[in-house]
Amino acid sequence: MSNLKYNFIGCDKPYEESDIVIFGAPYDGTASFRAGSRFAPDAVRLVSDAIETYSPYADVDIEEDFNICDAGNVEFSFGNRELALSEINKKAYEIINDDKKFLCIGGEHLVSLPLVQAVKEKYEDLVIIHLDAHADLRDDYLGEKLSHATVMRRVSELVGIENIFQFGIRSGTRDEFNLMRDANTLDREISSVISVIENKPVYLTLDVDILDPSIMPGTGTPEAGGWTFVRILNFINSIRGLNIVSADVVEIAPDYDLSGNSSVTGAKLCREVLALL
Ligand SMILES: [Mn+2]
Repeated sequence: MSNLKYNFIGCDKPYEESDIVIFGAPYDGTASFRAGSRFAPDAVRLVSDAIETYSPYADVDIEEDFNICDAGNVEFSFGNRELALSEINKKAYEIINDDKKFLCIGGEHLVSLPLVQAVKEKYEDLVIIHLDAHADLRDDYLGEKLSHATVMRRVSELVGIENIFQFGIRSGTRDEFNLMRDANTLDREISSVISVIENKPVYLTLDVDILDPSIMPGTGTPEAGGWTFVRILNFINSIRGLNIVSADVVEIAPDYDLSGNSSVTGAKLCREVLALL
């Protein structure tokens, strides 16, 4: 793990005393359009000072009410995808096996695969809530099986597609949309989803491009027609009672937003996800 220049606001407990661990997985090696999410973990930490540790939506103060450790970033060589994914998996596995939860800041969406693999080892009946603009259900992308465009397909092979619940998707191929319709994964009524999964461990994967590019321009594959921030807050509020065992926030690419707002918005999303854990 890399040395930490700044921790995420309020996440300053030692690892041994922590219940939740935040860490960065700055991998963006398969980004198909604009790379740059490797810079997200540190950019988000740096600006997190601009937000409060208290969430008025959850009535939770992540510093006072939780014991959160910021463990820094997983280090790996960029030229070797398998090695990078295996280092990310190792970190997640270690945290889960120490009976802690994690929030991982990507990185691109492919990092969710080694994260889910680690969590699934411990929680056999794991279900996935997937927030994204993109289906990410291609079987391959230009012949490549391991890509940010195929990540949910690979995840579905781990957990079963019937255990994936997708929201906000507005981009994909006809095959991907047919698959989502056939498996009934997309935009189901949240109350009916909750009744199905309320007794199961849940992993939340949040691709920030679910938000409209007007409020989240700092992302690798922006897709117009997205959610507002209030809508995602309402969604997060609606799943607050679930047993969310770990989560990731991926695809923030800070340098495409010269205003810096995307990093601040990303930090606020991370706080709200921490408050869910
Ligand atoms: Mn996406």
